[in-house]
Amino acid sequence: MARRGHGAGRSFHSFPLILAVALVVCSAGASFATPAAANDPIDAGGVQLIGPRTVIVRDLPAARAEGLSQNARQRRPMPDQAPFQVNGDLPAVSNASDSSFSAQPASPPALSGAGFEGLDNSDNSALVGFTVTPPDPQLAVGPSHVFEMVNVIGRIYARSGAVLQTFTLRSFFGVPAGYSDTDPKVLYDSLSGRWFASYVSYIDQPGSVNDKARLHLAISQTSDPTGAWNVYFISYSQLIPDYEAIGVTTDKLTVSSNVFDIDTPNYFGVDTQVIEKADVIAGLPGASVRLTSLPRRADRFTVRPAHTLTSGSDQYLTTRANGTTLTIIKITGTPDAGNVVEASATNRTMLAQNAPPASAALGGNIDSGDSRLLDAMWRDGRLWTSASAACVPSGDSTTRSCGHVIEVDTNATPPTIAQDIMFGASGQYFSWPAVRTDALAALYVSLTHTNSTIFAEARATGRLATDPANTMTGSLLLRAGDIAHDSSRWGDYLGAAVDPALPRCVWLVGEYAKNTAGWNWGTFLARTSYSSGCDADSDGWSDGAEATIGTNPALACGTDAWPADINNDGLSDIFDIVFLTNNFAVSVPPAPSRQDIAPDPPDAMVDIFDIAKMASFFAQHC
Ligand SMILES: [Ca+2]
Ligand SMILES: [Ca+2]
Ligand SMILES: [Ca+2]
Ligand SMILES: [Ca+2]
Repeated sequence: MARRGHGAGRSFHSFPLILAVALVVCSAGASFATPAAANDPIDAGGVQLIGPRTVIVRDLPAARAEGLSQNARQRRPMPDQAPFQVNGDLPAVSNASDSSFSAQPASPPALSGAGFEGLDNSDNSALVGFTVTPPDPQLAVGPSHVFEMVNVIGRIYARSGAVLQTFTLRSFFGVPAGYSDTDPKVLYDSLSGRWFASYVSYIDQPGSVNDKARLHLAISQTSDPTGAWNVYFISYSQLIPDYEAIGVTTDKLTVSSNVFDIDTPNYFGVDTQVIEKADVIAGLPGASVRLTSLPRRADRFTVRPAHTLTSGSDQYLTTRANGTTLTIIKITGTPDAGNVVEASATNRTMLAQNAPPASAALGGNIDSGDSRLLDAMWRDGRLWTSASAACVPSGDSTTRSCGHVIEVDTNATPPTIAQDIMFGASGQYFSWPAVRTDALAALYVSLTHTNSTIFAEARATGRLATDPANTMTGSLLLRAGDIAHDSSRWGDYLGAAVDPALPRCVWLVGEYAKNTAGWNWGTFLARTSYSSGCDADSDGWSDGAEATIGTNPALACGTDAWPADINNDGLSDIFDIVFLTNNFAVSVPPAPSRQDIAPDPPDAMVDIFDIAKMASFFAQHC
């Protein structure tokens, strides 16, 4: 979100930047008098994608920086001229009686494996030559890869956590020389087997004219993110599409952003572009990609498109209309059919959603964010959205930061709020929640936790679909903080991703205070599940399946470690398959559980599913 910061207290700036800021300040007042005229080509009816460039990730140049500077980004403030702010903030104490704070028999998900360290600010300094805050952690998980992005760099891991490649997002998205870059988003779309990513770049020229920005969109050509991507952008003049977010449905790619003047805090509204998904997957020339640009909405701020996890063509989006009103937007149609429309926008009363106080932490407060919504996802008629919020937890008398998590039933017409949860605890601060539900409709939340006696740490919480409504208690430590955090920024969002190979497993990325070059932040990646649905040793079987089969869920190699290797010779081949064919169509027992290796979890029968699963590892070593 936002840019190299004038006004970001503890950062230091290059002299030309200070000069540019001074010029901006001198010219403010005139620079936004004619926003429509300044807004080219968006308001000229000519919104289109430019590109694509084909980018082969494994061929991206190795980056190695020389020198080091620091770069604290300024959060573009919530605009004060629009309805969402007028009548917006209400006393946080209005949540004090919320029953969701009461202890209930809910619990956080369990960790699978130990998790692993993600990108941190020292990686920024090594690759780009400066450190940046906040980190904006994101992650996406595909069949064989994990893709993490932080503010200006990206990394692709094997599922084991082994680092395959680290690169600058500037090189990946093709940011022009001289532009600043910010706000990465990445997701893996299991509906299409493709990865989608977005990014924003801009250049603030001296004076108030000739500023440019780009909204970058990247779509992988296969399910392998180290291979080829189609990389496009939408061009903006004088304006920046700030704090963008993407959502996908079966047939659409939707990107929504807050449009600000590049020079000033002036706000013009939310832009939402709806793109024919098949066109960008196919890599059609930008001018041929069918795209519908919905009318700019100055009465809205920070609209979050949902990541659609199960088949569906309706694109749901969420936004905070005011301090107690959630707006649920539904976009239908396709650009191809020429019938994209905002079919409905439903206002529903929610628990007070106001900006939280800073989170107290050992060695200094951290930024809990503001009142905007952060994340949204949809699965099987259920829409979830999340935000940091002011709250007074049960048993507390002080306003803290909480994780506000809302479930909407989109099968109802119009949609209704099914659950409205303010996750907090006395004396504690929680912030920056990111949300996903697994295939069993269990909820997983990545968030930041602090109190006055600990360094900022990464935690998870969540709930089972069968837990009592509006309950969510307890949290799981992902990574404790190491040191006092020393920047004025945290977040601006976190990430969560459902494992497409193991859909009862959700991967989380969290931020924690880590001793790094520049501002002290690091990220941590972890697998979590309510049903032993993750594959901690990355051998192709979930922890729960291995427990049933009788193999070691923590080891991929060794005696009775890998389900695909029944005779324990380190190789999966015909000798292993013969065990299965000898017990074909036999129930378990009498057939040994060691041979019941599919599906996941196993079905107490040795049959073609088991043979097919083993055959998928044929001739592989553990
Ligand atoms: Ca396993
Ligand atoms: Ca194993
Ligand atoms: Ca074998
Ligand atoms: Ca079986």
